[in-house]
Formats: sequence, structure tokens, C-alpha cells
Amino acid sequence: MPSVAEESTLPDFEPICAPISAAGGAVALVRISGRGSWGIVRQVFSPLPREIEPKRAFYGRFRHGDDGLAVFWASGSGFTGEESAELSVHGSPASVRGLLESLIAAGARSARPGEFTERAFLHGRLDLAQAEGVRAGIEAATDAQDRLAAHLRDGDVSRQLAEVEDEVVGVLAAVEASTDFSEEVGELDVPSAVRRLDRAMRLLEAMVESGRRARPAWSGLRVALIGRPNAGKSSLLNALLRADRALVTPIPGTTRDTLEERLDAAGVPVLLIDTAGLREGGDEVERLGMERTILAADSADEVLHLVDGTVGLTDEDRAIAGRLMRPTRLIRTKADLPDSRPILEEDLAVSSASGQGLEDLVRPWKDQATDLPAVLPRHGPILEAALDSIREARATLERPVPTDLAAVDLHAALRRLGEVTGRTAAPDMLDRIFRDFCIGK
Ligand SMILES: Nc1nc2c(ncn2[C@@H]2O[C@H](COP(=O)(O)OP(=O)(O)OP(=O)(O)O)[C@@H](O)[C@H]2O)c(=O)[nH]1
Ligand SMILES: [Mg+2]
Repeated sequence: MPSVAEESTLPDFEPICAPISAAGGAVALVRISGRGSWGIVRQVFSPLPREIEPKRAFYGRFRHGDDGLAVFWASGSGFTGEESAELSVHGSPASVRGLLESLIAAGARSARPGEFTERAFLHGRLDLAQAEGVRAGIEAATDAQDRLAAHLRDGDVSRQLAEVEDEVVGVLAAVEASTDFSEEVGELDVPSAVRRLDRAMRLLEAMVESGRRARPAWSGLRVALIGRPNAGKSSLLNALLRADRALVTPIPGTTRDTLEERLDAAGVPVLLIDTAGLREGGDEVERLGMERTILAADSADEVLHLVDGTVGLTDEDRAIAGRLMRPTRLIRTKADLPDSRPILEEDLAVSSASGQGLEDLVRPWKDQATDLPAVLPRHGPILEAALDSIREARATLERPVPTDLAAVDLHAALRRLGEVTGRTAAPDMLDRIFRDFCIGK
């Protein structure tokens, strides 16, 4: 894995072990990493030659009875950057447990969630953004998320940030040199400093923008289907999912509770929320259901307001429209029926029966799919804060005030950027990020 982080001078930590493959396969992989790992493997696996050659597979028998392979990495290489080994055994839970127990008896301890990746970070094999990419890759639910995670993991985002940092550090050095050694280096070349900061800002702006565009791909969209009873909400949910998920009947008031289902729209995870129809009156259960409908509508990224084309827009629909607070699209349903009439001059007419209009309905979601090297939602506000600091520094340089005042803002910008790469991340933030990992990563 390419790394943009610097190699660490930290010593290897105490040996830890955990399975790194998912349970249930024919073969399981267990990693041990840390000081003395090779010696521990020697105690539980044989035969091994006197001199172990790294990155070569050795076949042998484990102390707990199973046979399998052992591959070794020397300190400074491998995923964690520590002395480590990966051991494969047959995938039964008993064999994996047996191997872990014998490794622990020989001096290792169980790895905590995220601890291998944390070590890779501490040893400079990955920076924080890459480590988050590892995690995003494990959690990826769509192809687009997987590709975005790979960009992060491979260091694309980190490399872009390194370019920004280069410019900021260059200007900071020039500002400080012209303050401290003005006789030797002369006055600050303000136009050149401004040019460098402009470039840094352009790069950052592009990153913030791509992060904004990738947000739906990371976080998904919540879309609520709202309308009067019988408008065709549950039918539309089923048609979009191509599955019979929600109950559909000609009886108004069929859906009593909200129902959430995930749709993969060209890589954008869309959470579709079917809701109870909204109308005056109704029994207590229906009224409770309608309260949930309002909650779902208010928490959605988008509302689809469905109107039955054979009925047209009613006063109840106007009342519904008046209550909706989120971005809304008006959808005419049942377009296949001959008495379905347009409700607006240009309404989007769909039919769950024939499939008409469904492509047009999902297109805006699919259009939000992205393949850019993009930052995570966590990074967006941090990068915007860095951008503000650089903008502030640039303004200072152009004002008739001592140029070293800009240094404060440039330092602040670098601190912010370091919160993405991990260089200046606070320990509790690092802790939060790594502890959320699953065990064995
Ligand atoms: N021909 C035709 N009938 C439809 C279409 N969509 C829904 N219907 C019919 O309209 C009736 C109501 O559909 P539902 O999907 O249950 O409507 P709903 O909005 O979920 O209704 P509630 O759950 O009661 O709020 C059912 O009889 C459906 O078969 C369509 O596109 N074409
Ligand atoms: Mg329904």
C-alpha cells in the first residue's frame, strides 16, 4: 500500500493478535503484530528454518492441531509496519480459537478493534485519512462507496492535502524568514506569497466541493413518500425496489406505520420511507401513524408528494403541501389508468403498474453518484475552516500591516489540515476514530 506518511521512528509495540478474515470461510487468517511476533509464532508452529525469510509462505502444523501456512513481515514492512505474521488455518471457529489461545499463551494479547490500523498509522504506514479509508472500505455498502474508500486508502486525498500544505508551509517560512532575518532575506515577496495561497485555496475549494458532491454517496439520501391514503405510495416503494415489501390494497389507510427500505441508485444509497397516508380524521392507530409520517417528512433529504392522477389535487393535498418543510417533488401516480389527468403543466407522471416514469424519478439520485477522490463528511468542515484561515492570511498580506500577522492564520490552517492527515489530531479524536473499527482491522 503506498503511503504518503513519513516512516516512524517508534519502536514496535507489544504483540497483539486477532482474526483478519470474516467468520464462516473455509480458511481463516489470523494476524499477530508487534515486538517478538516471530518468536511467538515459532512457539506455536513448526517446522520453521533457523532463518525466517519474510514474505514467503511456510507450510506446517500448529500447536493446537491444525495445519496451515505462516507468512512473516519484518519491522518496517507489512500492513502494520511492525514485526508481524499472518497465519492461515482451517476456518472452523474451534481452530481459530485454538490458534488464538496458543498465541496468547505464548505471550500475545487480543487486539482491540482498529488496533492493527492504529499501529499502521503510528508507524507511518498510513495517515489518518488513509486509515479512515480502510474503515470506509470495510463498511462500504455500495460500489461507489467502495471506490471512494479506495481513493482514500491509496492516499489520493492525502496527496492533495500534501500539496496544499506545501504551499502554506512555503509561505509561512517566507513570512517568518522576512520577519526574523529581514536584513539577510529582505522584505517578503507579497505577490508571490499571495499566488501560492491562491493556489492552496483553489486546491482546497476543489476538495471541499468534491466532498460536497460525494456526500450522498457516503451518507445516502433519505426520501419520504408522502400523500393521501391510496395515492400509491406503497406500490411505488415496491416498484422501485422491484420487490413486494409493502402491503398494497385498494383500502385507503392500509399503511399504518413507516417502513424503510434501501435502494441502490447507481451507487447512491437511497433510504426510501413508505408512510401512512395523510387525511383528516382516522382512528387512533391511523393518527399515530400520521404523526410518524410528519416526522419522516421533516427528517428526509427529499419528499416525494404523491398525488393520484385519477383523483387530482385535493384540498387535503394542498394542506399536505403547506406542511412540508423539506425539498419536495410532486409526483402524479397511476399514469397507466386512462382517467389519469395531469395535475400540473409539467408533472412527473409515474406508474407502478407499467413502470412508466420510474427512470426519470430516480435519475436525480443517480446523478449524485460520484467517483472523485473525495473527502469524508467528517473532513468537510475541517477543510472549510482551513480555507477560512488561509483567506484571512491572504487578506492580511495585502493590508498595510506587518506581514508576520499572517503567520498566526497560516499556523491555524496547518493545524486544521493536520486534523485530516492525523498529524495534529487530538488523542481523543484518534481514539474515537480507531475504536469504531471492527476487531481484526
Ligand atoms: N393501475 C394502477 N394502480 C395503482 C398504481 N399504484 C397503486 N395502484 C393501486 O392503488 C391502490 C392503493 O395503492 P397503495 O400503494 O396501497 O396506496 P398507498 O398510498 O400506499 O395507500 P395507504 O397505505 O392506504 O396510504 C391499490 O389498489 C393499488 O393497486 C398504478 O401505478 N397503477
Ligand atoms: Mg401504503
